[in-house]
Amino acid sequence: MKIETVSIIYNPPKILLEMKKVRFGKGKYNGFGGRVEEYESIKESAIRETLEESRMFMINPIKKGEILFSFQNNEQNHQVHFFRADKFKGIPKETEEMASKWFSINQIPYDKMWPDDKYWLPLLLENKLFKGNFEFDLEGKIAKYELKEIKEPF
Ligand code: 6OG
Repeated sequence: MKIETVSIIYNPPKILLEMKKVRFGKGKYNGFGGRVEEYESIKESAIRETLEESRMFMINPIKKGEILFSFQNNEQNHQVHFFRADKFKGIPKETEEMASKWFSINQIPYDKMWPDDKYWLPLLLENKLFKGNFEFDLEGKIAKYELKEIKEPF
């Protein structure tokens, strides 16, 4: 199973999202992230990926959620760990892989994001903790999902 991260940088009232230009999720806005490597912790991976993708350094990102994604087209399952950083250093920089953009939280481009984002992102922005699973059908739509708020920190 692939273990991945997604990090949201939050500078109220705006969040920073990236438009991926390559690979999985191309053409969609998302937080920063990628695959967790063997030599690093999940949080280290979130910081590294965000730095590589945007040149933004997250200061003390907090894990807010965990979701297991499965796909009816036999694509490998992904376990994604979601982080939020309210403190950071840097100025977003466009790279070969992606372009970053600040969005006001009442103008989040959900129509250009993964269909699961409209479920978990509001929870993350309200500082809630969540756990869940989503199954995607052959057309890339959500076949079924379960998402619950949890009380115990990760
Ligand atoms: P690379 O494998 O290209 O990075 N990711 C998802 N993010 C959301 N919001 N929903 C999903 O539902 C996702 N599946 C994967 C994890 C892939 C990036 O995309 C995220 C990684 O940050 C299906 O390096």
